[in-house]
Amino acid sequence: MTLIAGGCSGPLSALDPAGPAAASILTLMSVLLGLAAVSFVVIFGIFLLALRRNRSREASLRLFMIGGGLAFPLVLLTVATVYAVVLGERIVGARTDADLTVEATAQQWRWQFTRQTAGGSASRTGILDIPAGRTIEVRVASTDVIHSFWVPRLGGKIDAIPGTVNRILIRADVPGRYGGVCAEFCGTGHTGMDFTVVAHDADAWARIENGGEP
Ligand SMILES: [Cu+2]
Repeated sequence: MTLIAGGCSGPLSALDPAGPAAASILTLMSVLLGLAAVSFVVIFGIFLLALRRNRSREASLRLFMIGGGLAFPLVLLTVATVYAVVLGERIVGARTDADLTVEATAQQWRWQFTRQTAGGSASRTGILDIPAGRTIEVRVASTDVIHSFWVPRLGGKIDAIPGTVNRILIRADVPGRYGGVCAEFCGTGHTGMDFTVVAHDADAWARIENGGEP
């Protein structure tokens, strides 16, 4: 188990969440995987049972078909859908207010991050500075083609679409560096279109807010 878990870490691992949205995504994935496993075992159990049964017992076969083929998936899919919608609301932060807003502008093949400061605005290419432990609204846009903003350890993906601004909430629970990538093929430079989220502790962030270098 330790060996398996060891392969799940790393700067781009969605299996090693470092914030609430990414943690919810992992929970959702685990629950859906669990339901799929239960479904697999039950359906194949019924299948094997049906193979061993006397063929003359049509009625119980029909029960298997209606129960296993209709009722069971209906219940399972309803549970999975309701759960996914409820958790999905939390993942996208539908009812969460952000502490800070930053703009992420995608362009072949780089990310530019801009945030408003007391003295105007601060911009960096390839590095997104955020305070740790706070909720950040990232307003994602593109100047050319469709890209996708993704920081696997902090949250889900959101497309960067020309002419529109999409919103995603991220939050890093502890200070550190988190890898981000463009998750939508956007041309020959796509594979190199990565960036780093640097989550600063309170002291460092206060320094940055006062005009200091990150
Ligand atoms: Cu891209």
